[in-house]
Amino acid sequence: MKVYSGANIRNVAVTGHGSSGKTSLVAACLYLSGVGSRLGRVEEGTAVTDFDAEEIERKHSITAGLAYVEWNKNKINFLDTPGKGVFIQEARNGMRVADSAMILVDSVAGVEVQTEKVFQFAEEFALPVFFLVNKLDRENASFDRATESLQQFFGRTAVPIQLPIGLEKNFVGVVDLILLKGFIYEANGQGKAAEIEIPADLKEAAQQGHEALVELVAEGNDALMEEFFEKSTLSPDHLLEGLKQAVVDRRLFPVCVTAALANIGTQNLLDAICQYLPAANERKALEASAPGSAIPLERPISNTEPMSLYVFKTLADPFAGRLSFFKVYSGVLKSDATIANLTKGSQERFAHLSIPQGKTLVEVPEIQAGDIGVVAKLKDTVTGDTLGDKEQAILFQKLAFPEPMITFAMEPKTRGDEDKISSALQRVLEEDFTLKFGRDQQTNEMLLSGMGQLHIETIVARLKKRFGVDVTLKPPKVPYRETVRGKADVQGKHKKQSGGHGQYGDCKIKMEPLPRGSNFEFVNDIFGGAIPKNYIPAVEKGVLEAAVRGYLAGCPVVDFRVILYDGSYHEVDSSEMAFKIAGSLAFKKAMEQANPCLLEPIMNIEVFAPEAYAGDLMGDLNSRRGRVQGMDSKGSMQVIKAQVPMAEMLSYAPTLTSMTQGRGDYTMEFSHYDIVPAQIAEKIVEKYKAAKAGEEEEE
Ligand SMILES: Nc1nc2c(ncn2[C@@H]2O[C@H](COP(=O)(O)OP(=O)(O)OP(=O)(O)O)[C@@H](O)[C@H]2O)c(=O)[nH]1
Ligand SMILES: [Mg+2]
Repeated sequence: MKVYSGANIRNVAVTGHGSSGKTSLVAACLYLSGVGSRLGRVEEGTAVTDFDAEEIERKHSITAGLAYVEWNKNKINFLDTPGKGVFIQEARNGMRVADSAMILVDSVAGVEVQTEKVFQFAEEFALPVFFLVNKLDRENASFDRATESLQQFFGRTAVPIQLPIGLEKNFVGVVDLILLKGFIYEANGQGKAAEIEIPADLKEAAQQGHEALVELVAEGNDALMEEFFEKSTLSPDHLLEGLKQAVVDRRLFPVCVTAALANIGTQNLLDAICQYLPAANERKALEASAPGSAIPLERPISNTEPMSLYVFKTLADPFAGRLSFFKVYSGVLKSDATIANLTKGSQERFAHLSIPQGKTLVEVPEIQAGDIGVVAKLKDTVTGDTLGDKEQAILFQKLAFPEPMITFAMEPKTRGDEDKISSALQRVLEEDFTLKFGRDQQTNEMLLSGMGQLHIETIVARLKKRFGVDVTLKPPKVPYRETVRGKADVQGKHKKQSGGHGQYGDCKIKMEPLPRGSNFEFVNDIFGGAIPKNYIPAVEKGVLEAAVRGYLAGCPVVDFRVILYDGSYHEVDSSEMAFKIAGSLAFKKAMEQANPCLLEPIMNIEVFAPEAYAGDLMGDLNSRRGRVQGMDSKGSMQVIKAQVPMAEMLSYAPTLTSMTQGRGDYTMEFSHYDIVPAQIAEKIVEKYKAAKAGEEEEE
């Protein structure tokens, strides 16, 4: 294995809607470049980047898989990301450390929900983009329709740089619109192509496509525009350079053609990646700052800069232990080096420094700036940490992930499972930043929150397969909250002074509502020592602990302010504990007065479906207490935007599938908390009270 420098590295995120062929495409590129003796297939569980047991069984990607090819003296690192909605943040995380993104679309379906989503991520990280119209060998494949749909969604800057030769089972090759040459692929799936003349029936379309491309390249560049006006074309060199610049500047998004499964179009694609997508050292590093400072700090991606690397992914391998995947942003990392973890303040040794090829770790002597590596058994490094030169420390910004969408209670099946669960959970949580674990304040049940039912089910299967822990999932829970709408002014007094050492705490508080999202504020307004200073935090603690336990239905109380303004104490009998109890008594009284209510999470949802279903879908959303906010037609698809309470969306996926005969899809994001309508709130409170009464009876 050669060592590559940043100028010869391309870090390409392979992204797109679920099942668009990303994993198959990476397999095809690997096979063409000479990796492996067979073309890996998702259906057979042999694709290099879907190696996790759960990925093989379910036949779709779950986490970003890494693999590389050596092509034209370059190393292309592929980050094969998942396209299913519940795993899409994993794609975002991978895209962040990439230098460009390929966005695949299915030649039959065109743009789908997650296509838009990953395009937004590419925008977020300013990534140059290639669109790939894949599966051109499929029945009903249409390059024109797919391109039209790309242009409808992303503008005419989504411009073909290739045309397919033939379609469906006659798809055999590619016309390169830059060089105006044809390439015909061997039918054996090896991905090799021979140059041919452009077929007669494509000559005119190729010429038109070439001219359209030349014009678009010239458009954003004064010097090229002049050349174009003078000669009505560009010299081949200027076209190549101009196109690369336009791609790097995100002015143009080239559209390429492939059939991953038949390994057609791959050779042209790898050439195009090397030619038009930016090298690792042509990009900026992640946002960073010096430790303890908020001032942004930029360091070029270069071997001669001080060492810095960012850990973007962790894998809990049952055999190799914890694997840390990282990108070296500056300096040269040598195998066996000891490097400081600047986030944690510890030291880590990089023994057996490697680069990932699917599940295989290929040992290398060093990794240069811009390349991606992997190392096993770092002691306390986790995803999001920066390691590097201590004398010239920088910290890369961690990526923030959205809040989980859905919460399940779970229960270990046996005592043995209970013993193993916490260490297994810890490792699963280390891998997956969209997963959260907690306990129900009331019932002490274990709660697992994630991006959707499929996400949680996958984690449960992983717990079993990888760590031998068996759990049962209970129906999903909605994270209701409580708050107050009015004000209160109350006294909380805890006094026990019969026999022995007494207890005395007394506080007077005011309570008032705060705007949504502000959580909790405590104001100390005590003057003249009515309560000694050292007991004031105890009052706050008492209030907070009671707030977490809830008042109406056992849900945490949020968005309120408590002002402690008076009280009294006893020289001997007062204690922190007594004031804590006083605080919680005051809190309960205040809730009684302050017109409490339940809050529920409201989600922003976007439903994609063929136009014919739009009416039914809107009716259904209305019946789910949804507020439709807009409708957009894009191509033959309708996009409905709405806000719907989470409680009404828990079972949406199967409904949508049956209403649209499998042709609809949706995305969902947390928007805000809103007051639960009185009738519904009443039922929730009743249910809670009944459950609580049942528990007390049991005790
Ligand atoms: N006909 C045809 N089928 C393809 C092609 N590429 C992929 N497939 C099939 O489409 C299905 C999905 O392919 P994958 O490569 O797993 O797709 P993906 O984009 O990685 O999917 P996710 O990981 O779920 O996001 C598999 O059954 C593939 O065999 C193609 O070019 N032509
Ligand atoms: Mg995949």
